[in-house]
Amino acid sequence: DTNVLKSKFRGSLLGSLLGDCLGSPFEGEPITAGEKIVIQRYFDKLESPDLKGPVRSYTDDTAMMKSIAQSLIAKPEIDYKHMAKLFVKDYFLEPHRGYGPNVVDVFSKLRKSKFDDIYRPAREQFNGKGSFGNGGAMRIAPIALYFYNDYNLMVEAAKKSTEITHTNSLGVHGAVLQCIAIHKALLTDPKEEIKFDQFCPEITKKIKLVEQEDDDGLELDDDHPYEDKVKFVQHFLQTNYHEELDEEVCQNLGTSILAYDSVPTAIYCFLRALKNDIETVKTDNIFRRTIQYAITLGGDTDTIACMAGAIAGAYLGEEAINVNMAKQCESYKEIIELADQLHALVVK
Ligand code: R7I
Ligand code: MG
Ligand code: MG
Ligand code: MG
Repeated sequence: DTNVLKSKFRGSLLGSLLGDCLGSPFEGEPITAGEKIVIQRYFDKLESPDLKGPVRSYTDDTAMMKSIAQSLIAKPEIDYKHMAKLFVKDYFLEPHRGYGPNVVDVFSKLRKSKFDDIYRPAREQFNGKGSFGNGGAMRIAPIALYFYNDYNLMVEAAKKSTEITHTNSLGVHGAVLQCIAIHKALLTDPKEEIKFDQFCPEITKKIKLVEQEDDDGLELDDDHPYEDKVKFVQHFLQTNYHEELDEEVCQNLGTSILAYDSVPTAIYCFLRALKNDIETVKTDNIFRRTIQYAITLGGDTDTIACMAGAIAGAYLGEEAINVNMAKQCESYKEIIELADQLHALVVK
């Protein structure tokens, strides 16, 4: 059904935007019980129709996600040099969007070298090892949507778009895992229940294949770090919710700016929200529960909420997202427009 798909496209890009905009004020905050109550009130307020407050700004997560969508729309045959140019153009227009500390060197080098080899600057990061920050994963939603009909092309595009800034296999595979999770959510009928004990093994199998294919000198001794990490996600979901569990999740899955410490966590947030047993997050709305929960874990809140939101939105569709909440976010209309343009391209 093309209308359901259209709603899911909007849901995924809006989910990404809302997680970023609503999560960014809490970046790096400690996760005390008091902070969780503050976050609960903040979300209660965001649902009220007569909210006049300032528009919530997006950060680098959305700036780069928009560039990927815009590039796919302008160059349907996919042109990574064009994509790289949009990343760089946006960065120099608005450098204060909270970009990662090291990725900005890639932008400068790309500009200086006139994009002669768009992958060289990223390869030179971290003494030639490449970055494994979560910057590839945070912006991946448009790739999952645009290539939803061709899984292999999707995985390839997830890698190639990420490698413009992140070439370390941990950075690349984190983006692929996030893309696979969005894709799986997108293809699931929102009326059909997602069961974590099916979802996890399925994405585990898929990311394991990608990790095996690309096996090279990985950063860790472990050859299949994401495969193992998703197994950990499933383990935590098998445990009933209690507040101390959050601390274990933060320690074992992570909440940092690194892909390895945040992508599996975002997937966990989505699947935990579906279980509807989180005592510290009081709402009947699954979308809200997903991003609010992600934020209560602290750390890289904009990005983890953005990634969790993109998965939840891809599953539930636009209808699941509170309009008053969406209206608080910078560029939400533009994001809907981008989702519709991507949708028009894929149904053509
Ligand atoms: O990954 P990246 O684009 O940053 C995205 C994050 C998101 O949370 C955004 O919301 C924004 O806040 O930033 O940017 P990078 O600069 O490539 O990576 C981010 C950070 O990860 C780096 O500044 C490093 O601290 C760390 N990092 C590494 N540290 C050691 N060795 C990434 N790769 C390495 C590495 O190889
Ligand atoms: Mg950010
Ligand atoms: Mg190896
Ligand atoms: Mg972040």
